[in-house]
Amino acid sequence: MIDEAVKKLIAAEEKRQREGLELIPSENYVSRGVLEAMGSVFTNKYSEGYPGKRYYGGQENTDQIESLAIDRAKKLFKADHANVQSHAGAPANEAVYFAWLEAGDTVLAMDLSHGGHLTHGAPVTRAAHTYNFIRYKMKNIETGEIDYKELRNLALKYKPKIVLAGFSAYPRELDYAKFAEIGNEVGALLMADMAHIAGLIVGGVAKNPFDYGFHVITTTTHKTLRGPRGGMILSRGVVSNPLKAPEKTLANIPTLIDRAVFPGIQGGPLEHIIAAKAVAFGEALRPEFKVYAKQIVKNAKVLAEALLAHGFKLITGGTSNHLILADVNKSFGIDGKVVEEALDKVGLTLNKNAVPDDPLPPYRPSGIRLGTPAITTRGLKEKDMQVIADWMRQTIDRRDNPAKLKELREQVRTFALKYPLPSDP
Ligand code: DSN
Repeated sequence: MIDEAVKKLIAAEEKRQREGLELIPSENYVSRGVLEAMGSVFTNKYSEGYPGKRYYGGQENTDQIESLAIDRAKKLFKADHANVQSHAGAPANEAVYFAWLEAGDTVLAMDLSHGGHLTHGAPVTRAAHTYNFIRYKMKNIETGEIDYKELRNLALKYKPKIVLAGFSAYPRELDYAKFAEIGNEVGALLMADMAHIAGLIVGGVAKNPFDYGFHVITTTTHKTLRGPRGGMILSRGVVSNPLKAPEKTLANIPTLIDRAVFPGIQGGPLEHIIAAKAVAFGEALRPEFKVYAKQIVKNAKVLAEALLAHGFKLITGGTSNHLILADVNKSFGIDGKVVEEALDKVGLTLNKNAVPDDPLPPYRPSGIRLGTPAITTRGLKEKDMQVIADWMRQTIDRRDNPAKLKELREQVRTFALKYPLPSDP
C-alpha cells in the first residue's frame, strides 16, 4: 500500500478491532477470503445488467462470479431467485418498494421504536415521502409479542400492498404464519427484512419466512451472514425477461425486482463485492457455519441472563436471537449515550438505541443494543459472557473513575488479544 495516511488508519482500525470486543449486533468479522475478494480487480469492471445480458463487453468472468453468488444465495435460503447487486440493505428495501408499489401505496411495517428499521418508513426517509407507512407494534414489551390483532385490524383498514416483517432491534422471533395469514387476507406482498438474522436462518436457528409463504426476503450480507458490506434480495417466482417491464403480479416478482435494482435505482454493480458475497455464501454453506450460528444464539442467551443478574432491564425480558436491548434509563437512571461512551473507553463497543415508545430523544435514548455475532466469530463461548456482563456493570458503576476505566481497558485488551481475527493469516 502506497498511501501512508490511509495505511496508518487501516492499521489503527485493525488494532481497535483486535484489542476490543465488538458487541454491535449488526457487525461481524469477515474471513481472509472475503477480504481478498473485496480487494480484487473485479473493482475495475463495469457490468450493468445481469449475467448473460450486460451493457458492456468483457463480462466472461463477472458473469461467472455473479452467477456463482446467485446460485449459492438461492441454495442458502431456498429461494427461486436472488438479486445480489443491492449495494446495501437500504437500497434492497427501496428496490422492493419500487418494484411493487405506486406512489401513495401503503406498507404495513414495524414501528421504529419497537424494533423496526428506518427504511421501514421512518418519516425522515425518502420512501416515507413516496409511500404511506402504517406501523404495528408489540402488544407487550415484557414478552415481545407483536399485537397481531391490531396488525390485522390495520391491514383490513388500510389494505397495504406490502406487509413487512422484519427488524433491526427486536430480540424475539416473529410469527411468520400469522403475518402470512393477515397479508394473504388483504392480498399484500409478504416481505421479510431479515438483515439481522440471515445467518441464523442459514444456520437453522431462526425460521425461514419462505417456509411460511413469504414472497420476498431482503437482507444485508455483512451481519450474521458474515460477508462483505452489501445487500441482497431473494424471492420466489421465475425471471421471465428482465429487459421488459412486466405486469405487477406475484409471479413476476423476480423480474420486477431485477428491473427495480437495475436500471431502477442503481447503476453498475460492485462485482468485487459480489465476488466477496460468493465467498461468504460458500462459507455459509459449510457445516461449520451451522455450529457458528447455534453458538451465536447460545452466547446471546447466556449474556442476557448475566445482564439480568446484574440489574439490566431487558426489553422482552431476554432474547431468542442474537441481540439484546436493555433499558439503561430504567435500570440505572442514565441514558444510552452515557453507557455507549463509557463502554467505548474500556474497549466494549455497542450502540445506544431507542426503546419502545422511548421518552428520550434518539441521540440520547434510553437503551443500548448489543449482540453476539462478532464475539462468537472471535471464538468466545458461554463462560465468557459472564465476564463481559461483569465488565459492563463495573464500567457503568465506575464510569467517573478514570483509573478504574483504565484498569478495565487493560483487562479487556488482554482478554481480546487471546482471540485472533478470522482474517489473520
Ligand atoms: N445499521 C443497521 C443496524 O445496526 O442494525 C441496520 O441498518
